[in-house]
Amino acid sequence: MLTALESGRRGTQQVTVAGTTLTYDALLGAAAQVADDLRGTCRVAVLATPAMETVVAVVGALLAGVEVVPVPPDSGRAELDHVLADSSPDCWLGRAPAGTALPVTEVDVAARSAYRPREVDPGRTAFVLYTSGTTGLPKGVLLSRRAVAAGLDALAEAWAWTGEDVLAHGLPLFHVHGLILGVLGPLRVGGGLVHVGAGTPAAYAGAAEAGATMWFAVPTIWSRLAEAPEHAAALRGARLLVSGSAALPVPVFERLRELTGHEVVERYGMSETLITVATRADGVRQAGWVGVPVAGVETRLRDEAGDPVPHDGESVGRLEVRGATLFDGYLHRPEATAEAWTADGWFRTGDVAVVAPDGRHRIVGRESVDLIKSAGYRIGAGEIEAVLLGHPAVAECAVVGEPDADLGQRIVAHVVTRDAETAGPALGAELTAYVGAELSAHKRPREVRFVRTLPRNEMGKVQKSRLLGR
Ligand code: MLC
Ligand code: AMP
Repeated sequence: MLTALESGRRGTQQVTVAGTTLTYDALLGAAAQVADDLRGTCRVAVLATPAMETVVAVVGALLAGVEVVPVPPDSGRAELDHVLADSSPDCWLGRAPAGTALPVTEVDVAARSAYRPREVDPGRTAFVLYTSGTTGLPKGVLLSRRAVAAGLDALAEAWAWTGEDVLAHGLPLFHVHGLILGVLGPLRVGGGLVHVGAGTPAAYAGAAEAGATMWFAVPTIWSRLAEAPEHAAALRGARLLVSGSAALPVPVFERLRELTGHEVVERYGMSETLITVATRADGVRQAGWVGVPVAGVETRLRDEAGDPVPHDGESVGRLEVRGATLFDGYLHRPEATAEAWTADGWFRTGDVAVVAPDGRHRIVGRESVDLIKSAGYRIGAGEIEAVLLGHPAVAECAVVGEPDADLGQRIVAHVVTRDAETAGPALGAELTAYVGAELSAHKRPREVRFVRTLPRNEMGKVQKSRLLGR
C-alpha cells in the first residue's frame, strides 16, 4: 500500500513532522518495529497528534495489516467514549488519553527493525474514520486498503505527483485530507513530506525553505495566507497549490494568483468516497470549480425523483458517485449504509452540484442544513444539539452554520433556557466549554444566541432556514 516506502524506491526524500525528520529508511525501520509489536492485533486506536509518533504508528499498523482508528487528540468525553465503544480497538498505539482502560502499545520513533513484507488482503480495512452525520453520533467509515491505494494513485496521476515532489501541509492527522492524502500520499509516490505542525501562514511559508513543491490546505488556511502577502509570496516557487475539504472562495483564488503566481487547484471528496473529483495539474483551473472525476470514478446528477439532470453547466442536481475509491459501509450501521446507496449502486454524497459538458464540476452546497463545514471540519448540528440538551440550563436548542468569511461556516447555537434569568454571556461561555469537553474543540459554537422560542412549523420541526434568515 505504501509502495515507495516498502519497495526501496525511496531516493533521498525525507519525512518531517513538526520538526522531527526521518529518512525513508529510518521511518521504515521504526514502523517495522511497530508492525512486529502488533502481531496478533486486529485494530488499534491512534491518538492522532501532529507528531512523528502518529506517522510511525499509522505506517507500522498498515505494514502489519492492522486496522487504524484515528482519534482526534482533543476528543471530549462523549466523543471518545463513543468512538472506543463503537470500534472496540485492541489497544492504543502510541499515546493514550489519561485514565484509559485500554492496553497501550508503545511507539518508539527511534526504534529500527528489519522490514519484513507481509501479504495483506487489499480488501481489508485500512481505516475506521469517524465522521459526523446530520443526526446522532459520528459513524465509523470503513476504508479498505484497495480504496486508499486507488484514491492515491488517481491523485498522483491527476497532479503528476511523483517522488520528485515534497508535500507541505499543517493539517490534522485524523482525517482524509491530512492523513490519507497528506501522509500516505507521499509514502506511496516516494516523495518528501514536511508537516509544518500548524495551519498558520508563517508555518506554511516556512516549508518553502525545506524544499516544498506542493502545498495542501483547507480554504480557511488559504484565506489566511491571502491576507498575509509576505508569507504567501514564499509559495511562488511551488509546482502545485491544492485546496480542498470545503469551497474555496473566488476572491481568495484570485488574491492567491496575484500573490503567488499560481492558480490553486481545487478538488472535492468525502470521508466516505476519498477524493472523487479533482482539477488536473494540466487541466482548466477556474475559480469555484473543482475539476473532473479522477481515474476509476464516475459521477452523475439526479433530481429529487431520481431522474437524470443534464450535465450542461447550469442545471443543479444531487451528486452521486461510484468507483474504486469508495468506502465499504459504516461500522455496525447496515441501515445507514444501505440508505447511502441508490438501488442501482451509486453513493449519495448529499452535495448538490453542477456539471459542465466537458465534465468539470462545481459544488453548489449541501442538501441538508444539518451538516456544517467549519474550517474544513465536518460537523453534525444534531450531535451538538444533543450535547447542549444534556446541560441542565438548556430547554431547547437549534444549531446552524452561518456563512463566515474565514471559516466558510461558523457554528451558532440558538438556545432557549429553562430559566430566562440564566441566559447571558456567562452561560454562553459555559455551554461553549461544555461542548468542547464532551465533543472536541472545533465543534464548540462560536456564538450562543439566547432566544425565547425557536421558529417551528406546524409539525413542530425547527425551521432552520428561518434562523439563517432565508
Ligand atoms: C475556536 N476557538 C474558540 C472557539 N473555536 N474559542 C472560543 N469559542 C469557540 N467556539 C479558539 C481556538 O481554540 C483557537 O484558540 C482560536 O479560537 C482560533 O481558532 P480557529 O479559528 O479554529 O483557528 P485555528 O486553531 O488556527 O485552526 C484553523 C485551521 C484548523 C484551519 C488551521 O481549523 C484546521 O486545521 N482545519 C482543517 C480541518 C481538516 O483537516 N479537514 C479535513 C476533513 S477531510 P488558540 O488559543 O488555540 O489559538 C475532508 C475530505 C476532503 O474534508 O475533501 O479533504
Ligand atoms: P468530510 O467527510 O469531512 O470529508 O466532508 C466532506 C464534505 O466536504 C463534502 O460532502 C462536501 O460537502 C465538502 N467538500 C469537500 N471538498 C469540497 C470542495 N472542494 N468544495 C466544496 N465542498 C467540499
